[in-house]
Amino acid sequence: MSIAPRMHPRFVSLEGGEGAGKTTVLVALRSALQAAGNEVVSTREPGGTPLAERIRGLLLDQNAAGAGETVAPETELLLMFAARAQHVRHTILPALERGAWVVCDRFTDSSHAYQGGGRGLDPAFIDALAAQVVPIRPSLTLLLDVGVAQGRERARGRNLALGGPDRIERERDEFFERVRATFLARAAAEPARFRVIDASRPADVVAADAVAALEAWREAQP
Ligand code: T5A
Repeated sequence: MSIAPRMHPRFVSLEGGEGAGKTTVLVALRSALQAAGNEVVSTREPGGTPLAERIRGLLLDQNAAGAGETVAPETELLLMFAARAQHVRHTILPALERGAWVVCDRFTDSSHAYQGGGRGLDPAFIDALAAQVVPIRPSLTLLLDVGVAQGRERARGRNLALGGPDRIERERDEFFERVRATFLARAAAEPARFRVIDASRPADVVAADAVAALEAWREAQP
């Protein structure tokens, strides 16, 4: 039997396309929550445990498959969920159970945006996997929205220092337009969970807006 993942009140996710600035915002959110006296676990997907980080390495390696072999969309999705299953059980749930906040750079919405919107996999298949594999979901998701060209330009600048784009970053602009449209559609469909933040602005402005959105959301909780 599959059960819809339940929302957890101290579980917050950050979403967005390439170069949206999630890493920068995550630091600001963590600082704000810590300043209020909370333990905070900041983590990322794919990744967040030693095994999940190894799966991340496979997923992002442009040479993950052999010559003449491509990574099938279904393989990509299942590896994302394999990493997520480890991450939820070994990092996220233990942190929530001991009373910490968890701020996660990407979660299941990224699978919908990239493997659903980007690769064309059926959203019902992704929901069914989530129902079987992931018992929780965030109660607040901050979507950092930036145009594809601007985001890719930022990611390119960062990659110059890091050794080039990863396998997914090598996709064409059309792929990332579908990713962006899927994120925005999900935000529109679930306005109680999502806050969309204009991430085209300077990093300090975006971070301040994200922290304000988190604080406003916390104050509105019963
Ligand atoms: N993925 C992930 C899936 O396909 N399915 C899934 O289910 C999941 C979970 C790895 C990849 O995996 C895919 C999506 C990804 O392709 P990732 O580690 O989050 O996911 O990798 P990226 O999204 O590629 O992470 P980026 O680093 O590109 O994005 P960030 O974290 O949003 O951006 P950040 O903060 O590193 O910033 C990038 C650069 O821009 C600058 C920063 O200084 C940095 O140099 N910057 C700004 N510059 C100007 N103005 C601003 N407001 C700026 N904000 C940041």
